[in-house]
Amino acid sequence: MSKIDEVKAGVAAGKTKVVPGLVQEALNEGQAATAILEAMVEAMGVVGDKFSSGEIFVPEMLVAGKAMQKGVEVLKPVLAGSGAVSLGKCIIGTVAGDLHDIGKNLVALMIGSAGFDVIDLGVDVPADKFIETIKANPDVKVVACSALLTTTMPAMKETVETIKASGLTGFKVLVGGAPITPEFASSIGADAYARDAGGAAVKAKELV
Ligand code: B1M
Repeated sequence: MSKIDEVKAGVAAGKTKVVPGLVQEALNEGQAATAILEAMVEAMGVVGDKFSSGEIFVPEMLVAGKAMQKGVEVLKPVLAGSGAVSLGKCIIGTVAGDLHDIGKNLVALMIGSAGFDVIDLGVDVPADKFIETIKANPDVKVVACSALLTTTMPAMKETVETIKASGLTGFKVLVGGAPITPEFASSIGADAYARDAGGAAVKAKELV
């Protein structure tokens, strides 16, 4: 089994203690950080499929998520850029009712690497919290909302609509997450949509 396959298997099995070492070994072998990250994302896909088919349950999904987060910690210094240029502030959060943060954290990492100062509000962020943070940071350039559940798409709609109706200006709203489509993004009034973390960084730069 290749080192990358070992990382993938370790994440899927939720081996939180073993994964960081495997990721480091894969890096030492000369594997690209992006390829290792891709393998971990694929592992989460396997975990999601097993959850859907009833083969595993929430605790296994949770521990796999933790294993991925531990692996990402090792990749962070390699994935993160110099951050020498400042493009302004970006407020990011996962919308109300949604506890998924692995993808949001990757988006925050890539947007930060692109040169933004990231204010991460975490998960389960109500629309009011976004508004409060925008008011406290009137120079914010991008507000980024993530949602991972079809059931929290209405919360994303409410968040974007509340931000747009607030009359606050000077920034753009970027949305994304597995169930979000470009059509949904434009239907709720978002300024931009990105499919993945790399795309979110590119889009955020285009928006300023
Ligand atoms: Co959850 N979960 N989960 N889960 N979970 C999914 C999302 C699911 C698809 C699994 C499945 O059934 N196959 C399913 C959603 C189904 C649906 O809505 N149609 C699901 C479910 C049902 C649930 C619960 C309801 C389960 C339950 O309790 N019965 C529950 C909900 C809890 C809640 O939020 N209220 C739940 C809970 C959890 C855990 C807490 C156990 C854990 C999360 C741990 C954590 O995040 N810290 C978890 C996990 C790990 C998953 C899966 C397995 C993996 C998610 C992940 O991290 N993927 C997931 C299955 C899957 O994804 N295939 C699943 C890797 C990550 C890098 O990808 O997050 O998609 P992703 O992020 C990508 C893009 O989406 C995009 O870029 C990222 C990186 O490239 N992106 C953006 C994300 N945000 C963006 C923002 C942008 C732009 C791009 O701009 C701002």
